[in-house]
Amino acid sequence: MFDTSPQLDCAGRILRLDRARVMGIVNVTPDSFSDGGRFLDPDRAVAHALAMEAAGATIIDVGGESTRPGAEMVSAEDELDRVLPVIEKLRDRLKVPISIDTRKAVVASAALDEGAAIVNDVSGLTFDRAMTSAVAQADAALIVMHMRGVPATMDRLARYADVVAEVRAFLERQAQAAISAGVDRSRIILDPGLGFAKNARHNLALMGGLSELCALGYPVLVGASRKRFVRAIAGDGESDSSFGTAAVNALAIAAGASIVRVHEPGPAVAVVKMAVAIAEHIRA
Ligand code: PMM
Repeated sequence: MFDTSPQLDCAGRILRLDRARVMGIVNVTPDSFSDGGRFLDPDRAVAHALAMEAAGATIIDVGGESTRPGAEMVSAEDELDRVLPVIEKLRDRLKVPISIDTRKAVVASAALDEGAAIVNDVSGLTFDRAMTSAVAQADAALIVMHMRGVPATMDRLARYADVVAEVRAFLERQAQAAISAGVDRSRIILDPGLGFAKNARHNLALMGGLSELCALGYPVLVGASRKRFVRAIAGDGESDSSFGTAAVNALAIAAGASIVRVHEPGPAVAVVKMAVAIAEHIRA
């Protein structure tokens, strides 16, 4: 019998999306928002990735460029020096697919050659014109995230008449552009980009309109983990931001999100299990 449940073919690795999944974050950077400097050493990054897989993460997202507000750009060489040793060491040790969090096609291509299977482009294909062909050539999956400007300028660009409609139109347009450039429709994931050129009110509006983004028919990823709006609303302490993140993730899954991106898969996996059980019951 054919398996008709939703799944993502990531360069030959199958990621089942019949229920929501957890993406674990490995920031190989000196300056990322909440974990900058912790995983610059490749061995520490690798150990962290393996621990996240053991805790239930089903994608490991490796990034070598901080995208926190105000961050300056990193050269492709520096980014590659950070991420390639980690991907190389993880390739044969992880069972779950690796995604490469980058805006640069050369970094994406090298990471895909090294064993990554998903490209997570936080610029939503606006930064590097060569990105779609890099993804298409490798039959990789592609995460298209909404943002405006670049991390150094994005806070100034947080102005919308209707943030949900504008983000939705952008994501739909960029997904179509990727398909026209040869990326298979079944390999595309959309992400509203919480915190990227958005203030707290915009992020809340996007959460409220998440089912409209899901209605576009692509799997939707939500990344709220420890972001400014979570800490501003739930509190700045470590457990405040963890529980605040958990609340966002549960509501995202209830609205139809397929993947939540987190720093701590352990608690997130429990949240996902609970939220999925309720969401399945509601939809049955
Ligand atoms: N957020 C960050 C980095 N990469 N990728 C996607 N797809 N979605 C996100 O929300 C996202 C991302 C910034 O957070 P971090 O610096 O804590 O990783």
